[in-house]
Amino acid sequence: MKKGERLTLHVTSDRDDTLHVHGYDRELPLSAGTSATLTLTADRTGLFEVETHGSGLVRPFPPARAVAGQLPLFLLMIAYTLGGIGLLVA
Ligand SMILES: [Cu+2]
Repeated sequence: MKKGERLTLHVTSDRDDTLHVHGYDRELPLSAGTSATLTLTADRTGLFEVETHGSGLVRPFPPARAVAGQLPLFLLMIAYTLGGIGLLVA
């Protein structure tokens, strides 16, 4: 997604839990079986982990697509890192 865009997460958990968006340090309490929504503005660049603190696991992609689905973000992260290093040495 592009910097400045709004991101909305709709999350339903099968147990009481807490969703945590790292990097933005936003938490969303989850009640079992009830949909919860978290909205934020993507004003930071990078790759940020989203996890539940009870189970420690959120799969943004089905297991079969876990690697291929994250590849574009991984490449973007590498590009940002190299760009940052490039700015430092330029
Ligand atoms: Cu966390």
